[in-house]
Amino acid sequence: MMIGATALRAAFARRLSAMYGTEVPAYNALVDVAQDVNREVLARMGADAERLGTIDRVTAERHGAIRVGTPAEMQQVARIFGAMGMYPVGYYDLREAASSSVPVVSTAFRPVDAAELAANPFRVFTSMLVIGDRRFFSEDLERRLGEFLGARRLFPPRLLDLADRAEAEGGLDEADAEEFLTLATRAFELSREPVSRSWYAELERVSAVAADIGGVASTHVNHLTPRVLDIDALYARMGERGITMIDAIQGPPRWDGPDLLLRQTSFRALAEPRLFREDDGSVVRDHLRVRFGEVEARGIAVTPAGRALYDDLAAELDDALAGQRVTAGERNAVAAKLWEGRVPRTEAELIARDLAYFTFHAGDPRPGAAPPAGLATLLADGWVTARPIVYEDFLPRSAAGIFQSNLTSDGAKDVTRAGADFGAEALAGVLGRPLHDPYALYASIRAASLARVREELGLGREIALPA
Ligand code: OOG
Ligand code: NI
Repeated sequence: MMIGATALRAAFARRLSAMYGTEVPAYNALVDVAQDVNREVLARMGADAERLGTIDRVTAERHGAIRVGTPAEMQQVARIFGAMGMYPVGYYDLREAASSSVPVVSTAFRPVDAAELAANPFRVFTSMLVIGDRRFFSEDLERRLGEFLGARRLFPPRLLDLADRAEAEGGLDEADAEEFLTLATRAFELSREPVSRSWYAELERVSAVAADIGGVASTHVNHLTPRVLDIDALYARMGERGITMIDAIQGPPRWDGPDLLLRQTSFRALAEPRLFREDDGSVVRDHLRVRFGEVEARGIAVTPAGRALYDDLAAELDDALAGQRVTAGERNAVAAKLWEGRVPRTEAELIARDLAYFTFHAGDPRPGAAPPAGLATLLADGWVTARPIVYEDFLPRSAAGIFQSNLTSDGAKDVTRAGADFGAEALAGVLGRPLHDPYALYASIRAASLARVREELGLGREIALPA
């Protein structure tokens, strides 16, 4: 029997989760609490709790984060995820988004069409070092780091062969699928090899992220994030369990309007035992703090106009709080107030102002009656209903916040030097495949739903979206 991309992706997400749980037991605690909260929300809200995804989808839903060093490694990652129906979506420049030293650019590998997302939305935020960026790396360090990275091998050739075959043939037979999954999961385990103390420390002075990526000869899962339906409840409960969370929930505030985009929080990186090799050749036990646990609540995907509004409000919040020391609660209160003044309270108004993405669905047929023109009237008169499209991507500011909150030091960023040009096109070139635009993906899911409505209602002309 052939195991296709969807089944490979779901199985890989489960295996990675089992593996990560043995490596980072606090992750299991986070998953347990997330599932308790989800059950409670479902019991309290019923069908409304599933408006942004069925409980089965949400329960299985994870995102991972991994970090690689070179374009060649990034391209190999793209092949491995390609076998599982996960394609690069979006470009994130953390070099710009983070105030401390985070010398990476990133994308997210994820399914792109509605059916695949519904089956299993597993996504992996994947970052790549930009070692040619002089704000971070001197010429000399670039050369030595390039040599170190060029000499290592993250993924065995057999894994890459199986990945290519799976992608070309639409899957693998059972034995090959088993081997693919075993090799793929193993590639993301934490290495037991001793870490060179002086090399790691040299990179850490530049950037803790650079050390995590280039200080060792393998890669690993940095975190694996479950989805929760009430992140505020989860945050409080983790505190009760004695697990220290970072100060705040990143992203939109808690407020009484629709949930938009993405809210995330994490617990602080844990001290994990690692072996270190000293310059005199001796090997000693010590600790590294790089891996953490994160949890997220997902809301509705926003249009470019919705995103501009979100970014404006985030900037206004910064201005309003500039120079003040406030608690996370006070910050949320100020943010919620800003939102109440500017963000629609209802889904209907989000649609009317074209601020967020929805799919549209024809209601029961009404024999003899002629449907009215225009989406607004079709919705108002109950001919058509709307369902929100869940946000499947990430937020650069939150990502920078997540990176930063877990760094042991700020590192060093020489802002007087010019950065290396490394934009979305350069990243697409590295990947050797198209880099999808998230807005285009949401818009095409919406457009497909409108085309179905048009056909089902027998409308002659296209249904226009609000301008
Ligand atoms: C990735 C940080 C970004 C998120 O959820 O925004 C991220 C990393 O730490 O490697 O995972
Ligand atoms: Ni994350």
